[in-house]
Amino acid sequence: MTRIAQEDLRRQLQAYLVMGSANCAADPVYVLEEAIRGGITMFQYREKGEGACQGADRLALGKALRAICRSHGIPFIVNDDVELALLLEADGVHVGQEDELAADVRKRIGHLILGVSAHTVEEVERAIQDGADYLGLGPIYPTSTKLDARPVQGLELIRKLRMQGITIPLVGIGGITPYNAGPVIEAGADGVAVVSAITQAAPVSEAAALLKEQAGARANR
Ligand code: TZP
Ligand code: MG
Repeated sequence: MTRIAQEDLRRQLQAYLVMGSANCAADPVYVLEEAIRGGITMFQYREKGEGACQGADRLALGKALRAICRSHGIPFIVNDDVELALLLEADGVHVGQEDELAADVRKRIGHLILGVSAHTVEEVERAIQDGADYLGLGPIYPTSTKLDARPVQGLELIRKLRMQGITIPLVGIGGITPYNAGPVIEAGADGVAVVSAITQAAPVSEAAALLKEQAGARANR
C-alpha cells in the first residue's frame, strides 16, 4: 500500500467531525449517522474529557463508530491512541505535540493517514519531516471544548504557510461554525474540523450540511 494522495485527502478534510461521547448530548452513534447524512467528509474518534468512556466501553463505541464510517466510505481517524487505531483498523491516527512522536507513529502505522496538530512554522516543518499527511492548525477562534487549548492563533499561520509555498493538506480547528468557516478556507486551509458546531447542533444533519456547503463551495472554486 502507498500513502494517501494529497488531492484525495484535501477533499476528505473539507468537513471533518471530531468527537467522542463527552461531546454529545445525544447518542454518539446517532450524532455520527446524522452528521454523515448531512455531508461530513471525515471523522475522528476523540474519546477524551470528563465523562469519556474507558476500557471496554471505549473500544465498543469505537467499533460502532468505525462500522458506520466504513459503511458510508468516510475515513475513520483515531485521536492519540495508535494501539486503538490498529485494533479498530482505522484509516489513520491524529496526534498532538504532547502525544507520541509523529515519527514514531509513522513507523507504527505504515501507510495509514497521519494527522499532526501544529502551532508554529517550526512544528509544521518538523511534522512534515516526520511523515504527517495533514496538519491540524488552531485554535483558530476561541473554543470552550478543549480546556488545555493553546492561545487563539487566528488565520495568520495558515496564510503564512501558504505564502511560504507549503502545500501539505491543512485543516483549521477551534471555534469553527458554518458562519465563520469561509475565511479559514480562504486563508488557505483545505477544510475545517469541528466538535461543538455539529455535536451540539439541532438538527445535527443540517449543521453538517451547512458546514460542508461553506467549506466545499470555497474549496471547489
Ligand atoms: N484542538 C484545538 S481546538 C479543539 C481541538 C480538539 C477543540 C475544537 O472544538 P470546537 O467545539 O469545534 O471549538
Ligand atoms: Mg492529542
